[in-house]
Amino acid sequence: MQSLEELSREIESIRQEIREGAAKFATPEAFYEFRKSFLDNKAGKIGHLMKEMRNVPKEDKAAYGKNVNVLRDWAQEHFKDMENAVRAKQLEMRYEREKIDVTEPAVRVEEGRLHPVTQVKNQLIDIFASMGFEVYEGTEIETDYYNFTALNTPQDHPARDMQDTFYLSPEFLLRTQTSAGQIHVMESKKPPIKIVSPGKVFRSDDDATHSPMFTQMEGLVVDKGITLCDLKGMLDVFVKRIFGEETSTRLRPSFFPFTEPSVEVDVSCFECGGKGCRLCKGTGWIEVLGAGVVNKKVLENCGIDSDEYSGFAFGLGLERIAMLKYGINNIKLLFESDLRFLKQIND
Ligand code: FA5
Repeated sequence: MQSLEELSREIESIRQEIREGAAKFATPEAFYEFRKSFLDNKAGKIGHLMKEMRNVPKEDKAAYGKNVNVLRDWAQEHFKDMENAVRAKQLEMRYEREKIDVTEPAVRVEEGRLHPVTQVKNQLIDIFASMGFEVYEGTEIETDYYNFTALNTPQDHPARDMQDTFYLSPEFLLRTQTSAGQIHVMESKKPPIKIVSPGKVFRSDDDATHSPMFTQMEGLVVDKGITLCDLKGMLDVFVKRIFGEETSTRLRPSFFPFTEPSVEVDVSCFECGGKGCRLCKGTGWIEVLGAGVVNKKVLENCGIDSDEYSGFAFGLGLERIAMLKYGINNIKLLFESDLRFLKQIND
């Protein structure tokens, strides 16, 4: 049983404890715990005093109850002020933490970008896809048959000397041209065929414009009634899209065993507009790719009736296109991974 005297001592001690608690709270959670330890009906100290009422003598009950109520009202008021102070302090700390100095120099975010050859490859795929071409990916290791023999270049054909080959065994080699993919496509698909095939190719070749590993893109169209005119028309669209609307094409006679007739395709120099400059070596024209009408023997090698179907094919070097497009004078720059160089090309 608690006397009124004991009660007033306890009330004073509770007030004291609450007043001193104010400075302690680092977080609002700690404050709410502290408040609960007084006001909670079950576990709080003031709640406990309320419960004690049943043990207080009848004549003291009114005074006891009044004192405890006054204490509770005071505590509630006091906690309200403390809560405001705790919240204000939290906010202040947050402002401090999240303060932004607008005068500070910005942190540079390093942006990645695609390699110039990949950029060119993607641009070409977009152009050809918009003309209805599908993409076929061949393999880098090929057999002699697919890389040469089926392309009308048998073992003793002098045209094999045009491409110095890395042989892995008498049968297997690193493909020297994406043209090998033509045979796989024609063996597995009936005409109409309309594909482009980008990929790495390999030749024992090394100077400022030739690299032992480089990237080609093959194009192949086979259908009824395809002629050299279709090739020229398609190339005109393609060069305008990649080098600019003013660019035109010209075909020069050439030789590839797998096309007949064969042509080298030149574009009018997009640097000088055809007047003659350093880039086009004064001629006004720049060579960009090899092409031709698919040799009937190649169609027959793939089981396609050459009386019913005809086609055209072309093959271009992506590094060469990138060098022309971005004014790069040494192919090695494209393989050295020097970020100072690569960062300059973002098309
Ligand atoms: C061919 O490879 C033929 N397969 C292209 C072709 C396909 C003709 C279909 C007809 C029909 P060529 O050897 O010229 O052709 O190579 C094509 C292009 O690859 C060249 O124009 C050049 O841009 C590029 N190229 C050739 N050798 C290298 C090399 N060592 N390094 C970088 N690019 C090269």
